Parts: sequence; structure tokens; C-alpha cells
Amino acid sequence: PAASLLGYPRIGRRRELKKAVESYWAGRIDAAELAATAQQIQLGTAQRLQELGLTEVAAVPGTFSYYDQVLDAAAHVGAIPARFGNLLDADGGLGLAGYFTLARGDREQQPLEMTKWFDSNYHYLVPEIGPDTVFSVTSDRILRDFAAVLESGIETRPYLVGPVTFLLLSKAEAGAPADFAPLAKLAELLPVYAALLERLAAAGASWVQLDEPALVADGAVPAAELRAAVEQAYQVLGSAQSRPKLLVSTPYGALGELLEPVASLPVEAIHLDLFKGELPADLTGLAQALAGKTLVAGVVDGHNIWRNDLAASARKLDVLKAAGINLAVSTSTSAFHVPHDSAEETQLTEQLRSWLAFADQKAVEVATLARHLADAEAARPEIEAASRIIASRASAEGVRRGEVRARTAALAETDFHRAEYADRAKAQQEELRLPPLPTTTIGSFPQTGDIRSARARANKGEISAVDYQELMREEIRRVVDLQEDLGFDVLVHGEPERNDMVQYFAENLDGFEVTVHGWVQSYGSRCTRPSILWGDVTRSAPITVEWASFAQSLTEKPMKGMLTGPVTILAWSFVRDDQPLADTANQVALALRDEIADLETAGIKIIQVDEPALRELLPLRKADQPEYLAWSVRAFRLATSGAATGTQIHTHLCYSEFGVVIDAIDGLDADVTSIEAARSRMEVVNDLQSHGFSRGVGPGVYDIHSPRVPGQQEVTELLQTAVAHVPARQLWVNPDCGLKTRGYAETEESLRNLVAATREVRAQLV
Ligand code: THG
Ligand code: ZN
Repeated sequence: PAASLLGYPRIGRRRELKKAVESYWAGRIDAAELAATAQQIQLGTAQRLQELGLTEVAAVPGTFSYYDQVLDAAAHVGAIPARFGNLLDADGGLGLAGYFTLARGDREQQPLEMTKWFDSNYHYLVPEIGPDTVFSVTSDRILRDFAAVLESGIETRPYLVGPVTFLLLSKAEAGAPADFAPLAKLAELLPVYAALLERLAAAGASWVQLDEPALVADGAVPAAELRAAVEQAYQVLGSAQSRPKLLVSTPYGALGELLEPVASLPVEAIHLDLFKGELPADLTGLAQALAGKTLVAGVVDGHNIWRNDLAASARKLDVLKAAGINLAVSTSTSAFHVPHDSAEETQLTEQLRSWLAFADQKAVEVATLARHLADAEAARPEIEAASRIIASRASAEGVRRGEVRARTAALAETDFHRAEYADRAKAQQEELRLPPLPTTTIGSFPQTGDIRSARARANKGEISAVDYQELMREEIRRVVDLQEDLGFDVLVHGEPERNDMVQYFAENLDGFEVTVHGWVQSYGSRCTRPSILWGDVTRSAPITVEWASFAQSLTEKPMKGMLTGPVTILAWSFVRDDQPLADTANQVALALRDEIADLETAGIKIIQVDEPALRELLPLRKADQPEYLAWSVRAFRLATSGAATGTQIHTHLCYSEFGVVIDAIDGLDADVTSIEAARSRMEVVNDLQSHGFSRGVGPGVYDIHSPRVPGQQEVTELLQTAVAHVPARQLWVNPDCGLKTRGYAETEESLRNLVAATREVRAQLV
């Protein structure tokens, strides 16, 4: 197809999929009703994209998923871990119930581990593969959904995570030999992919997209081995009997030394990320490798929301065309990272809205660029209009503020340093007098229906600001009482007043706007509404201080002030692309620095500055990582290093691959760091031990992403593992992450077990 998107949001314009899936889980609708909603969403997408100009065969990507695309691949090839027992239906297929068991776990089994998808705020489920995994086709979901849309007259382009990426994203099943890597199973996996391709061809698919983003990241596998694996995979799939045409897509960056090998694969089309990725100056080799194939040029950013510089994209396309390359136009990544349609955001100024391109606008952009390739004159008016609008951004009010620029320009090295840790630790212990293995939670408590509806009513003006405040205060009283009752040492106020830990700050800082319908999927049925960071950032008034001091007034125990760090505010927003991220991060850091000073003045002695997304923005190429880590760590330090010696700074990071960022975590210089560890069975303490991490650390002792309640014994064992690797005086006890998505019943039970286990292990300390 001359113009297409690499992928499209799948949650639905009004989150219809989220609502249907959650209704299915709650038993309010059955599998048939859920499947009907899913097909309606897919048909709606296909019709919408056709209306927007993606009319050719296979221009509409079949990137729907009930939960996750990596889980879908596992479900289709039979990669179902043995620990779940038999999840297959009588017909040998993995039905919806079994599919969701892998995603959410059950009474006995933890779900598949969840981790970040490349450098995005999307999370995929990690398949577990062992030497004994037997692959076979165990789902025909994509076949059925393809056929359903085809019946309505639109031929979509079915999508599967490609076999190499699938195995590289998988982990070895528990009990596999230490030297086993899932990639060793490639030869056994390929016939199953080939069988799926044959069935898709038989169903009428002329194209299938196999997504191979793992090829743009430096991972554990050396480039030569990766190259051999890709070549093996596509030799086999390319020579499959009666297969559809294949598009191999490589979003999220440049292929580097794999560029020509990938371009030479025996398939019909290769997609390259030409927004983030660079092309070689000499295109001769690439053109030769692509002879007879189509280059699907990903020139429109699929990952951020800014209107494309169509003139710049057109120039890139012209260069490729001049080199004799046969072209199609697309996005750099799937557009599932962005919301559906900026035209829905009528509350934004027309000026800001004109700067934006959500998924629907990107469809128009790729169609325009394809038109440019066919007939440059015909596309000229749209291309020039885009140039004018982008130019207007540069001089718009609020994009650059003199006082902000002056403050960042005047920063000195001392603004990034605190007193020595030893002095801080002593001063803090005198202030706080905490027991060994202090217990705390990460910050948020369950957001009940009552809290959400109070906020919704306040937003609609149905209750007054004063009444809303009082309702939130009642909630804070309840949460403080509960923590006192459970016996926690360091308390939190529970954050009932925050819709989202980033959006809340965006709403209270200048330089941001928020959306109404701009939901994007974060994992499974969970979505966020990333804010739009469009201008210079300033704080016009304290944000959290009143809530924190109210909460502190209710207890003698220390109350943690809760802030979101600069890197996370950037990572979970759509950030301006007209200056380096480092500069934007420092502006946010200064606003937070002022907030910390105000919290201290209000008597708050512990302040947590969360950076759960520190790992997320880590560049996929090792060569780019040091620079990123340098500026991201500095931004955190700029935010926190104004704190007094006796003020304890905490931070929290999600996700367990700590090996890579542990130096950076150390560099943050926080007094206490809480991290995810439960899902990976405390593997992280090995990293902490070998690194010699010297400050406070709270490896999470239970997984909050699932409703499962950990037993006291289980928590005790995890704590004993932790104490065996890390000196007890450094250890804190806490759940993995915030409790916002949990219900109260399971939360209370889990926290009770956490405190009981802590007391048990404390008693064992000498
Ligand atoms: N905020 C943002 N991004 C995030 C997190 C966050 N990314 C990673 C991590 N936390 C896990 N992600 C989520 C994302 C969404 C939700 C929970 C964890 C969630 N969303 C509600 C839902 O979909 O029902 C909607 C939220 C709301 O009603 O405001 O619960 O915390 N930005
Ligand atoms: Zn977390």
C-alpha cells in the first residue's frame, strides 16, 4: 500500500474495548459479547481509516489486541508456560478465558511478567519459553478477525510480532538450564509462523506485517548472531508455501549495521523508522538490497503527537525516490502510542490543536505524502500549510519565557549536590527514629469509585470545590487511620486528589495542557491520558503542600510528601520536540525544587520523588545511553538537592531490569529507593549486592499489578532473601508499586501480611 499506518490505537475512541474487557472480567458480559465488541471496534477502525484516505488493499493495519500483541503471538504459537497447566479448550485452542489467565494470573499462578515495550510507556507480557516448549497453532483469533472485517469489504493487513522479536522478548522458563536462551528455539518456532501465514493467505490476506523492533535495540545477542537469526527466519518464512506478501517492520530506531541485511531479506516490503533513524549518505547499497521490494518509509512520527513537518518528510522521500527505491509511506512506529483524534479536543485553543497530529491526523499525513510521491504539485498546498503552522509554533506566546530561560542559564554545579550521604543518614535518623526494616507504601491507595465520581462531579461543577476538598480530606483521614491500624512506620496520604501522578502535576504547572479523550493504552485495559508539554514550564503556586500538611497533622508518624520526578513527567507526557529533552527536564526540575522547599517549610521530613520511568527513556542503542543517563540523573538531582541534610529524599522506580540502570540509580543520590522486585522473585537483590549499593533500598515484596494476595510466609521468604543479600540496616519493606489500581479488600489483607512478615523477620535479626 502506498500509504498506511504501522498500527492504530485499539482501545476504541471512547475506550470501548477497555470497558468491554473489564465487563467480561467482572462477569457482566460473556465471551461472545466481548468478541462482538472487538469486531465492531476493528470494523470501525477500518472504515475510519478508509474515510481518511487509506483506501488501498492492506492499508489498514490489523493491529487489534484484546490485551497485548506479544501475548497474542504467544497465544497463536502455543507458547503457554507449563506452570499454568492445561489452558487449552477441548478443540485445542486457547480461548479468551485462558488468554486472560496468562495476562492476569489465577489463584495459584502469577501472571506473565510485564515489562516496557521498547522506549515507550506501553507494557507487554513476557512469554516464558523453555527447552521443552512445543510450538503449535493454538489460536485463530487474527484469522477470525481478519475474515470478519473482510466480510464487510475491507481487506486489512494482519499483524504478528515477528519470530525473532518474539523470542528475544521472551524469557527462559523457570527451571530451564542456565545457558538456555529462547532464541535457540527459532528453528522450531518458524514452521508455526509459516502455518499461520498459509492460513492467513487462504483466508484472503494479500499482505501480513511481521513486526521486528528488537532489531533496532542493542540487547544481549551480538549483532552477528542477530543477523544470522533474522536471515534464517525470513529464509524459512519467505519460502513458505502459498504465503501472503510479507512486510517486515522495524520501528523505534535505526537498524544500524543490520540495515542492508534486513533490506536484503526475501520478503516483499521492509519498513524503516525514518523519523528517529538515519539513512546512510550513500544509498546505493540500500537501493540494491531493496531491488524488487518496497521500502515502507516511516517518516511520520508514530510515537509523539506533533504535526509532521511534511516538507522535511517529502525531502527524505524525494532522496529515496531519486535513488531508484520503490516507496510507500507510513509512520515510524505504530500509532497506538497516540490518541485517536485531536479534533475531539475542542477545549484546547485552536492554535495548540493546529500543532497536533493524533492517529487520525497521521493517517491524513501519510496519505498526503504518498500523494506527493505520485504528484508533487497536488500535495503542495497541504505541505506548505504544515510548514506555516510549524513556524507559528516557534514564536507563539508561552513557548519561550524569559524568566525561565534566565534561571536555567544561571544554574551552577552546586545546584546539583547535597551533603555527604553519611551526614544525611545520621541527621535523618535523629529526626525520624525509624525501626529496622521500616515499612511504608509507595504512595497511592486504592482509587475507589467514590473518589473517581467525586472528582467527576467536581469537574462538572455538580459539587463545589470546598465539598470536593472535604471529601478528599475524609479519604485521607481513612487512609491515615488504616496505616496507623496496620502498623506502618512511614505513612502516605494516599493521593486521592490525583487522577494520575503525571497529569496532576501537568494540570498544576504552566506550559502543559491536558486532553479529555486522549487515552492511550498503558497495559491490558489500563490507559493514561498523557499531558501535552508544549511550552516553558513554571510553577505559579504550591501544588501538594496543603494536602501533605493536612495529612501530617493527623499523625505523629512521618508523612511522606509525594512528587513525580522530572524524567517521569517527561516520559509520560507528549513533550515538545523543539528543544533537547534535557533542557525541558531542567525546567520541570526547578518547579519541583521549589515545591520541595515549600514542603520542608510546612514540616514534611520525608519527600518521595518518583522516577518510575527512568528506565523507560533509556536509549535502545548502548552508544546513546551515557548521555541520556547523564542529563536524566542531573535533572533529578536539580529537583532534589535543595533539600536540607535532615530531609530524607526517597525515590521509586518500577520494573526490575536494574542491571542496566543501577549506576544511574546510584547517581540519583536519593536516601531511599524503592523498586519492583516481587514478580522477578527478588532477582534484583543480586544486582544490588554485586553493585554494593550503599543507601536505603526497598525491593518490593509483593506484586500490586494483580489482585492476588501474597501470604505472610511468601513475604517472609522474600524478605529473608533480601536480608541475605543486602545489609538489614539499608532495607525498607514496601509493596512493588502504588496501590491505586487495587481494591481495598485485597490491599488490607496484603498490607497486613506485609507488616506481619516484617515483624517476623525483624525478630530474626541479631
Ligand atoms: N501514570 C502514567 N503512566 C504510567 C503509570 C501511571 N505508566 C506506568 C505505570 N503507571 C503503570 N501504568 C498504569 C496506567 C494506567 C493505570 C494504572 C497504571 C490506570 N488507569 C485508569 C484506567 O485505565 O482505568 C485510568 C486512570 C484515570 O481514571 O485517571 O489505572 O500511573 N501516566
Ligand atoms: Zn511503580
